[in-house]
Amino acid sequence: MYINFRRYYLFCQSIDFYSYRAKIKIDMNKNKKIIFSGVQPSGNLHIGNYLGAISQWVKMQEDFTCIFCVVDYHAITVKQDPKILREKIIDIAKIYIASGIDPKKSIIFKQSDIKEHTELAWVLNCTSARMSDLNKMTQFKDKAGKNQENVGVGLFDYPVLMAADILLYDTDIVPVGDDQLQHVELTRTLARRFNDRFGQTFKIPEARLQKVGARIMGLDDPTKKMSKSAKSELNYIALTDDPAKAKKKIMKATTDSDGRVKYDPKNKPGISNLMTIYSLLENTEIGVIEERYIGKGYGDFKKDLAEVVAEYLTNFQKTYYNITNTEIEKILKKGAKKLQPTATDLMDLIKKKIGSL
Ligand code: ATP
Ligand code: LTN
Repeated sequence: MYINFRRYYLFCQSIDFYSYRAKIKIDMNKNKKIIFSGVQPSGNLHIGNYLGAISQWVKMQEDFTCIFCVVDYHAITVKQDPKILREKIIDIAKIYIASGIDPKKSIIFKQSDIKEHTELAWVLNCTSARMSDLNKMTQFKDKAGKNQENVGVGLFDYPVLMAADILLYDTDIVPVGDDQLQHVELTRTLARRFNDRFGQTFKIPEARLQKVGARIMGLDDPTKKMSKSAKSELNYIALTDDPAKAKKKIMKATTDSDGRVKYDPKNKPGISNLMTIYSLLENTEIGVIEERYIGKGYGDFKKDLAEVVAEYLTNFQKTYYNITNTEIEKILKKGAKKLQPTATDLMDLIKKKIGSL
């Protein structure tokens, strides 16, 4: 049955039917496009991650075949405590579900459960990725800082593993925050290079950004993105923050001294960022918010936003704290089982193309 499928695939490939491969294996609905995205199990997930990436995934579940990964091998590009990493893997999957990812509709799995991710990354390293590509990656420069000579090779090579994640499942769309655009662009380059050399193999994926919220800024420094590895806890609202603590963080958020609640990201980045958060969590247009606060100051605005954030967190945490670790373990295993045949199939094809099989 499997051999027959591969023959059929090789035949289809020549008439540009290759993208049905993953769909046939993963989901019988051949008309749905494939979505792939992931988050690292490190640090505390914050409302930037939710508003920039995960909330987009939730909306996509109805119309696409969605695959959401907990990218634990990406997390180990920087030092991790094994005990904490183990807990964080479960935690991220809980966060996916509490944010609205439905395991009955979407596939949720752990990256290291499918060995083909690292296997494909190695093949891409050797056949498609160049030092000059990776030297351009701004995230590496940000993360390595002045210490570039002494950081692990994995941190440098991280975007190639991300490309493997995406390409392994014939992904059509990659919903991410804007800091990941450069990595998706690289994925497209690597896929094209491999296809040019070995013949049509990979589908060329596209990134998808939120129209609003693709870059939520830090509360303590609205000129830089909100980040879970920020030095100060005042930078972000973690999804697991106690709502009372989150309220205090909003009240302390950096704003300018002008005092008008006006959306102007260039000149008023602090208040504009808070208005974006308000607008997305309350599903209200920025213009409506501006009108609502004419003649009022930042204090009134921040108090209201603090309530909106606290209400979101309270609802989120009700689900989050009710999911058990055993449930999550089952969901992750089931997800990997569902994806494994597609991953094996593509890797076999790649090995054949490069001469390993
Ligand atoms: P770090 O800053 O420590 O690298 P992170 O907060 O960027 O971590 P990731 O796991 O790298 O978290 O990102 C998960 C997803 O959330 C990605 O799609 C990323 O683009 C998105 N994302 C991260 N930070 C933001 C942000 N401030 N605004 C919007 N989207 C974001
Ligand atoms: N690099 C991403 C996480 C990530 C990812 C992926 C996102 C790893 N593999 C595949 C989308 C698709 C990050 O740091 N946010």
